[in-house]
Amino acid sequence: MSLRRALGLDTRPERYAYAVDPTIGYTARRKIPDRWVRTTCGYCSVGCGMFVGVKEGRAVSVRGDLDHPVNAGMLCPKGLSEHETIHAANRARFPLLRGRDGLERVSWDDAIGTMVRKFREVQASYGPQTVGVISTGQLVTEEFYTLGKLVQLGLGTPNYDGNTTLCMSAAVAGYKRSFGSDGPPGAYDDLERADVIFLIGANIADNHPILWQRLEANPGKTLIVADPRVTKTAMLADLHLPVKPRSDLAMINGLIHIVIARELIDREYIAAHTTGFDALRESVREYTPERVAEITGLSVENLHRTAWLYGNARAAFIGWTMGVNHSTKGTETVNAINNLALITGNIGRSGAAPFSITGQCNAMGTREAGFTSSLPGYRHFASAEDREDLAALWNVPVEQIPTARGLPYPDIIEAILDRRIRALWIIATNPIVSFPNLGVLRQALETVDFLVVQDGFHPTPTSTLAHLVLPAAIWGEKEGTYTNSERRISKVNRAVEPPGEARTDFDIFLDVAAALGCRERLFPGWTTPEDAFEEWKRVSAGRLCDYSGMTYDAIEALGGIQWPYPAGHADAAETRRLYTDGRFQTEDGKARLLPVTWEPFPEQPTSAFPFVLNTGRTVEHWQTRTKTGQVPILDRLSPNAWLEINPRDARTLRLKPFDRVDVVSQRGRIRNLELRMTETVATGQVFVPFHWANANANQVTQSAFDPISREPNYKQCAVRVERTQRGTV
Ligand SMILES: Nc1nc2c(c(=O)[nH]1)N[C@H]1C(S)=C(S)[C@@H](COP(=O)(O)OP(=O)(O)OC[C@H]3O[C@@H](n4cnc5c(=O)[nH]c(N)nc54)[C@H](O)[C@@H]3O)O[C@H]1N2
Ligand SMILES: Nc1nc2c(c(=O)[nH]1)N[C@H]1C(S)=C(S)[C@@H](COP(=O)(O)OP(=O)(O)OC[C@H]3O[C@@H](n4cnc5c(=O)[nH]c(N)nc54)[C@H](O)[C@@H]3O)O[C@H]1N2
Ligand code: SF4
Ligand SMILES: [Mo]
Repeated sequence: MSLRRALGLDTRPERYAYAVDPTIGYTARRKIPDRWVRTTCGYCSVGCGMFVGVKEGRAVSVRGDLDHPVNAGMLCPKGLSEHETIHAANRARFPLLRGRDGLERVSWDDAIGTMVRKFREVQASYGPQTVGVISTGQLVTEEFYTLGKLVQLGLGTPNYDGNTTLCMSAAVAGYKRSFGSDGPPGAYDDLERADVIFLIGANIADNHPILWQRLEANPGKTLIVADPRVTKTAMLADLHLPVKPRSDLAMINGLIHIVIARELIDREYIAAHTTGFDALRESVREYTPERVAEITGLSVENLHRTAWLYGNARAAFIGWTMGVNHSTKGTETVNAINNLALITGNIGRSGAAPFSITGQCNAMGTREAGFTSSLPGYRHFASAEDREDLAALWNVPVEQIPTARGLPYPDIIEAILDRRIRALWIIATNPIVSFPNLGVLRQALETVDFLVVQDGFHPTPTSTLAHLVLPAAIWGEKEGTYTNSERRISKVNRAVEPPGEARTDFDIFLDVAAALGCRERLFPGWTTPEDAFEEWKRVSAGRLCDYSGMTYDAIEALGGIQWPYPAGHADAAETRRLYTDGRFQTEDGKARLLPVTWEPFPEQPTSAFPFVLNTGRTVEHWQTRTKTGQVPILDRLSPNAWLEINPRDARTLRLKPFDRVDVVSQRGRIRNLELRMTETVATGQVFVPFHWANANANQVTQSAFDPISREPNYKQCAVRVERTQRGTV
């Protein structure tokens, strides 16, 4: 049965008809394209297939790809209006260099020449590691692969990381610790096949809307949602668990306690495929339902009910996102989730997976190929064998391959403040809005000797601080591949030319390589992203994320291919799931059960700062709004930032709906938010979306990071709410 039929969508052939009705008006006619270019959505990690409609060189519309295995033609509001981002008025068009009168237009030769000269001067004076690079999850994999090689082997600095550390590093570290490798083990059709789906800190109705559609199409499921807020996702659940902030680890340990006590575990699977069960059992002994109820605020009855549902499921799926990762206990919470899935045998089977739903369109690509948290192909920095393997593939001396990762993102920022890093290259991320505890970040970006910002838009809050702005082509203007959350590689194609003199990130990287004098050494003969893809195929061969059997044509023809897909892959059948044979990427092939301990979150509320602030997203906007802020329909749907507060708390503060309020923490103040009184947040908690630069949630968030993954604790800090004083905004 086709995915469209399974989802109950229209399958009649006339759905393909796009006849032009002669009676329609001029405005509608303007949107009828001359041609449709097949591509993949450039927003979130669901990875929907779509077509961009082009008329006279302009992107005028989009439509979903009916045959795509991810979305079967459906798109969410952001995808449906994505063409409008391309022609936004504030696209970056020309390289700009800071002169006496601010940022001034320069030629590309001047721009790249200056950048390379400045970086080399800094390195000559203070050491090669004093240049830092921060990238993203929103380039194509070919660009990530090129950038990683360029930074590590060309520029010669290890201090390279991405905004993915603000996002999924806890999932990456958690997978590595439990299974010996990164890589989400499941597939989207698990959402249609599982009989129990447990979403933890994942609001997919807002943030992965097409996954929500797929989940809804599963008639036999029981959906459990753990979220302190009654999100849209929670409203549609069979059982909502309104956990106290950051008590998930205790909740999961408590569930493990119950499933062990009730013998709802898979002893055969545990014996054959895991190590550490006895220590795990000991470690959860103290997580009795009564104690866990106290920590989590859930009833003992609901803990038993959840354990019973999960433990008795034929196939149980756990999906999690930022409610888990955005925490100083993020990695260990991921390990707890993996523990629960392993001891019940809910991995490597249809419908059963502990599944980290990723965020950005190609956050997966940088994990696989990017050279930040791992060597390309999930190779380990610490492994001599992996380093030799890579050196041989690249024909370079093994001494050139780094033996350890450089500083993670937050540590790069700290290193700038104490002058261990002097120059910074920021690519496709907007930290002035997205990094926690803005004050510290701003100080760092103002301290750095030379700041390069490479972005598709200008001005952005970050690009205005730059010494050099490099204008980049964005989605719709470039070619390559994205990997979505289910390890599916989809093709991204150029529909239109970039504006002004903007270049693709791929071309910019090759230009920088040429100026550094390493282009031929590192990228011999390369001119197109496909050249990078061909080399990356060889580098990934034999690894878990094996691309070697793919070609651009095959990816197009199949609407995406899941890795691993080794050369000679028999019948073009994809590998839907990892670890189906119960063999993991550890030395003994067994998954590790890891005891982990709950702790309260940093910065508990006090009488001066009595509320716990939670931050997150809404369906209409994308991240720091550089893209969606330019799309009229999305901006009209959701024009301003707001604060959600429980009516009881609002009454205590004598506040009414739509009052203007400030949120204040020890570190700063968010001004002039619209007050929304709603029972969807519990008393003692408040929620602010993080999308708006002019009412930036990160003015108040804290510099607290997971010691293992370095992921920020974005989801809790102590604040108070005050009425906005007139004249202060
Ligand atoms: N519309 C839209 N979609 C997006 C994005 C976007 O900006 N806009 N961004 C993309 C990216 S990069 C990402 S990473 C994903 C993020 O996707 P999500 O993780 O779904 O997004 P968030 O809203 O940040 O957080 C999810 C939920 O975690 C809950 N939460 C907070 N604290 C806790 C806690 O202690 N325990 C539990 N269990 N839950 C908690 C919040 O209440 C929130 O509902 O979305 C992707 N999709
Ligand atoms: N308080 C709080 N803060 C958060 C979060 C939260 O939940 N709460 N979530 C965190 C998470 S999960 C994430 S992922 C981060 C995201 O934070 P950011 O990465 O800062 O957010 P984006 O708006 O996606 O920034 C991407 C930038 O890249 C540019 N761009 C887009 N496409 C291209 C391209 O092809 N080439 C180039 N060169 N530029 C391009 C865009 O214009 C934009 O400026 O925010 C984090 N910050
Ligand atoms: S669900 Fe994600 S990938 Fe699909 S259309 Fe929406 S933003 Fe794009
Ligand atoms: Mo993210």
